[in-house]
Amino acid sequence: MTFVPKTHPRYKSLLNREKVVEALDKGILAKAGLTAHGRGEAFDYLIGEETTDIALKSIKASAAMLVLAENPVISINGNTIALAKEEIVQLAEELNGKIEVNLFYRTKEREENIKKAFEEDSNIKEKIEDNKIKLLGIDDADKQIPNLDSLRGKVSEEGIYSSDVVLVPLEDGDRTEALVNMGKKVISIDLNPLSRTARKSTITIVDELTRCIPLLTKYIKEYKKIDKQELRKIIDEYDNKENLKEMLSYISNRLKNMELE
Ligand code: PTJ
Repeated sequence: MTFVPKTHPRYKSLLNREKVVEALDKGILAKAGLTAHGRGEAFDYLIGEETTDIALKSIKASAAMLVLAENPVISINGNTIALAKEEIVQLAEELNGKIEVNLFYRTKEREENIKKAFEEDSNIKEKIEDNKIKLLGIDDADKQIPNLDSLRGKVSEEGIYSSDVVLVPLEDGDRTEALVNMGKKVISIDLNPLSRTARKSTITIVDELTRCIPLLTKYIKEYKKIDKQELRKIIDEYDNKENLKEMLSYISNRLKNMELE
């Protein structure tokens, strides 16, 4: 990885870029993952590169939904692994440990490279061996999401197929819609509030992946200690369309009031 000085004003952003490039070199990231990352960066600029209170509302509602879920699954793709492998493992440990690899550009080679990326981390390997973490969707993706023709349609019975809540960072709209049509609740993480994914999801977190996953984990830990009735209230009071509208007004007001030095 190229050296990025910590003092650089855009340190975090440059580090994330390095991570996606490295994942491409290791055959984990799809080539198209680079352009998807760039689109994310552009939207993050518009948001101000921080977790807004609007996104925090979505994070809290998602935490409540994941705590109440009976069979939650975290779906991961190349970009998610590139940027937040350890953070995803920490999040899964607070839930039932289920992480499912689900790729749009699915190849045997990428599946193998992804498996290797998890297993070459001795900490994660130990967690897999101790059954604290289950890496699904590689050898067991033999179920099909109805009405979804892309390779994202191949899922694990133990994972996404039988889940009630699916967390999908960096998603494509087609699968979100197909999952919702299967009766599942879909929580997506997408910096683009205009995307089909954002509009079709049960809850959309318009925030950057590496900023919001640790926050999600933090609230899940907190919410596990509180009354279920309270959690249902948090979910009932959440409105995804309203949240997206708020996010669009936030961006537009931010741009209107922006002063360039
Ligand atoms: O690994 P694969 O084969 O499953 O392929 C993954 C990609 C990302 C290529 C595939 O899912 C894809 O084409 O996605 P899209 O349709 O480009 O959507 C990705 C969305 O994620 C875009 O709306 C971006 O704004 C958003 N995004 C990119 N980087 C981040 C992000 N959202 C949150 N955090 C990010 N770091």
